[in-house]
Amino acid sequence: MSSRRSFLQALGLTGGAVAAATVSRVAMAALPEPVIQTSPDTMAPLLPSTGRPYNPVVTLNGWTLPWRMNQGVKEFHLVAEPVVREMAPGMKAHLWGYNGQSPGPTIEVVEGDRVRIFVTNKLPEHTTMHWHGQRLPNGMDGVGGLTQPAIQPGKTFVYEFVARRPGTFMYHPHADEMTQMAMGMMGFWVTHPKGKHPLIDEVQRDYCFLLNSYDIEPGSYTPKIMTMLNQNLWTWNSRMFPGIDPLVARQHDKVRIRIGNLTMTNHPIHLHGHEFMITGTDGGPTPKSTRWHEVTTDVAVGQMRQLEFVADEEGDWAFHCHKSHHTMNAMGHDIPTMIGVDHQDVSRRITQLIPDYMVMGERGMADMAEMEMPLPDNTVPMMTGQGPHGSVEMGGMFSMLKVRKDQKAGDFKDPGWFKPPAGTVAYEWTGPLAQPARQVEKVTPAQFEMSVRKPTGHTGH
Ligand SMILES: [Cu+2]
Repeated sequence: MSSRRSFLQALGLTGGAVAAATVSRVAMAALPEPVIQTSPDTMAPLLPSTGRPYNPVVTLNGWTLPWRMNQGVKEFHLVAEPVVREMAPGMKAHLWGYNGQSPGPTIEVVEGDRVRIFVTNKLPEHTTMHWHGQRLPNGMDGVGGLTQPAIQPGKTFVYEFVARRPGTFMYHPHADEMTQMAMGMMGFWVTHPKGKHPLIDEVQRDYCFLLNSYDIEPGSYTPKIMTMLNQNLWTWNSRMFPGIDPLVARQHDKVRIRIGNLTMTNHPIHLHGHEFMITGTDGGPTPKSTRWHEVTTDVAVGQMRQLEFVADEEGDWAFHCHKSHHTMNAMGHDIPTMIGVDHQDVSRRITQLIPDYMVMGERGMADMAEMEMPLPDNTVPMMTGQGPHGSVEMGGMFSMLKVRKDQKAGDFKDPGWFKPPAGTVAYEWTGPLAQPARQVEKVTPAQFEMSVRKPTGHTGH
């Protein structure tokens, strides 16, 4: 108790804020009312009503936390709590998050702002809050045991610092991290520049989202937190395709996409139809001399990348992680490759014993996307999403950049499917076919024999 009190006194906080550490009813009155979001939809950008003006971001399937201005300080209230997150239509997960959602709301401030964040813990175990990438006093860094005592269940802590550097950041606990991040505790933070910045361009669309992953057995609701690498749900802001909203742009808009990775593996993020440049990391804006064009950029574990391009090509452009297993939804990991195996006879005999027996993957896995098979409750199909030409055969970390001539400025609504001009869509050839050229194999098996030398101890090293 006394250590917590002295911690808060060391922050130079008033008596009201010190009392807030014990969350009495009276003290709670001194806190900004927590704002709770129940919808997983992409919310319209939050235009700043107080403080310095800026162009707000749009959080994919998320929202921005409103603040209260208190004598020149921006005050936010985050509540760490169990939440129910709809990860895609037909599938809900029991996660831990902030203010009703996982990830938590995006926090947007302006370079130079003094920020005070109240963090209330409504979880069954202690937590802290780490402000990833920020310059701040050491005692505000949120590392449980190292820079502060943990926030016990039912308690509220106060963090206060000046957002010194503009850029793309995130927040997450630094207490029982393995559990709390596997359960979905994380959020985005954007510090906008206070004026014109030589390395930060003005853009018409500014999107952000976090890469996260879960291991939830088909038919169940709670992530298995002990899984280190074999997660089965690959998500953007705890959503998976077809539950991820498209990123919308008006043709010729300059677009910025900010991505942070809080999974346990890297994600090569790939955009179709356009080249982009990396204009920032969690270390801040990148020098112009370091920028080159890419269509795929790797976002490693714990990193953030800010990519920018002009959306000058109309259409519905795929935008996804290039690890093909990350554009799939829940599946079993122990399925053998059956391509080329004709097991009709085996199948017929098994069916006599097990009437519902089904052969998987004889021609590849695309059949799975079309298959109308019963799924356990609370499961989305492995590969899915209907497009204008059939199944998109995607899940997980997949979305679309939808570029339209007539998309209105500030309109982020899905414009529906692209209607391509006549003569610009790949089509079936029905004329005569010449014999295709093939590389002829000139090596005979006899020429290709190998002699195998077996290990004979350590001589010769
Ligand atoms: Cu990936």
